[in-house]
Amino acid sequence: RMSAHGPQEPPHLPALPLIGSLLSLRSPHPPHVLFKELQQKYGQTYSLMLGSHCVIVVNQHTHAKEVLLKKGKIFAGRPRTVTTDILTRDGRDIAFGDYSAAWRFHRKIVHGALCMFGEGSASIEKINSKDCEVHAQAGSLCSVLSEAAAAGLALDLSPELTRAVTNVVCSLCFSSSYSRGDEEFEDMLRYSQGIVDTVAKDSLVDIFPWLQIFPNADLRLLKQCVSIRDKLLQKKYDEHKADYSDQVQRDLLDALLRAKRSADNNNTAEISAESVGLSEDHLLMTVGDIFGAGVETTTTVLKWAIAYILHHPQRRIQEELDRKVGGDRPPQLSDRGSLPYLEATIREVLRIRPVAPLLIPHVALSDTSIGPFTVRKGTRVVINLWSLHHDEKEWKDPELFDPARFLNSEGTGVRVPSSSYLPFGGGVRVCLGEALAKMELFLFLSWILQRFSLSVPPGHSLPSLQGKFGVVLQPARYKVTATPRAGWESGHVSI
Ligand code: HEM
Ligand code: PLO
Repeated sequence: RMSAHGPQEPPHLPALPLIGSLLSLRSPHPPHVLFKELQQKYGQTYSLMLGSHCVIVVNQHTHAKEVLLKKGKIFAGRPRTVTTDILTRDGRDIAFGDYSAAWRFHRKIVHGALCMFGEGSASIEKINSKDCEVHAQAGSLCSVLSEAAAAGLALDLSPELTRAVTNVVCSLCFSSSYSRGDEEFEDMLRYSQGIVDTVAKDSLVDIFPWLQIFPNADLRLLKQCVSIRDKLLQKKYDEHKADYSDQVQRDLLDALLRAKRSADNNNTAEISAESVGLSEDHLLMTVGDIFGAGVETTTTVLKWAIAYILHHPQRRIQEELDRKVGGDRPPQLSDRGSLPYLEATIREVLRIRPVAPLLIPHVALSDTSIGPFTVRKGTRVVINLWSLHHDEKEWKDPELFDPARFLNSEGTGVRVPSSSYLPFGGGVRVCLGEALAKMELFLFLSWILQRFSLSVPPGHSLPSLQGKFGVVLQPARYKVTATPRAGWESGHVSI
């Protein structure tokens, strides 16, 4: 089997019976860091057994691109796990659902709905566009910062950023939004954190499904949080169904309802709503995905960006804003091309602290290969984005935060200096929210930094840059002081 020329098995970690526990219990490091280190011993691509599952770990961009792009369809499967099955009603969603007709259909509907609101749309700077919703939320965020500044308060930005980002996806999914102190919003903050803390976290539960029969505190918390989320989704769904009209499409939920209605009307034919993935469960889970991904990812990146901005001079971003936008109007999407340093900063944040350091695991749908290695159908493939983004051969001083690496030599535009950079994944499973996320990151950060200088509150230390691994890589809590910049002392919000 192991020949010098023919197909080879990838190097294999010793198959200790409980090697799975190595990940969460035996190592002081989070899995993405441990997987990067194991390269020293086993090479860039190696395999290991997690319980009864064979997992291949890819730490290098050529193999990563073979999996995601060149053989994207072959590796488009997703594993079923105990926790994601609870979250998604057995994979009836997009992100954790296996490759299927239903998955393809839902991606298409979401993509269409996002295009209506996103970049490249003709309505982009017009009154009713969802871009306008981002402006409204950025304005509201800035007023909160002004109030805190006037009161001399140090602020944990996390709930404020979450509310701003939540309202953007809320508008997109449901045409609704939350004001400060809204009880439903407070519920949402709590259940979402509960889900992030438990989904896919304790790999033991996911590797050994039989552990489910033992009462497990995490599993109980997850089920509780999911049931609160489901009630909220159901409520939105019922409301939309009640005043649905074929004439107008207000949001993503309307787009899904329209597809469901036309499938239901065709029910005489052999295609049923369940078989094309348009059951109520599918609709709810798709909206749940977009809502969850829309909130947790963008908020996390904003928190990382501000943490890094506190560690490094923000003068250069602000000089650029002063020069290109000035102080008479807020930044808008069309300024993006003329603010390369801000753009480079966002790219560097996405490199140094990728939201999903291991992406979501992929599964080989047929016998295939990665580089010289044979891969059998059903093998799980983990792309270690952390390794790609911290590869010493591709990035000089990878742990150094340096936005300038994403600038061209004149500093007048952005570039991607290495192909070992995939913050949104790639291929058929590429992130669906890339354009929306980039738009929000740009607008929120430019609005804040145009008006305020951010600093560490007196008596506090700089925010930790150590991530907490989970379904997203989160920064630790920290507080900031916002000081209005010259001309913005009164806290006025010009339109
Ligand atoms: C999947 C990154 C924001 C929706 C993914 C994946 C990554 C990613 C790495 C996994 C790709 C793979 O498994 O190969 C990010 C980052 C974001 C972001 C860095 C923010 C900066 C968003 C937003 C939305 C979204 C705002 C929704 C509006 C999704 C969905 C998937 C996904 C639905 C699953 C796609 C599938 O499995 O077919 N994202 N994401 N993401 N993302 Fe994002
Ligand atoms: C976040 C908590 C929500 O309550 C549920 C949810 C749905 C979709 C998930 C998201 C969570 C975390 C980030 C994920 C997203 C799908 C794609 C995205 C995993 C669990 C990424 C970054 O891959």
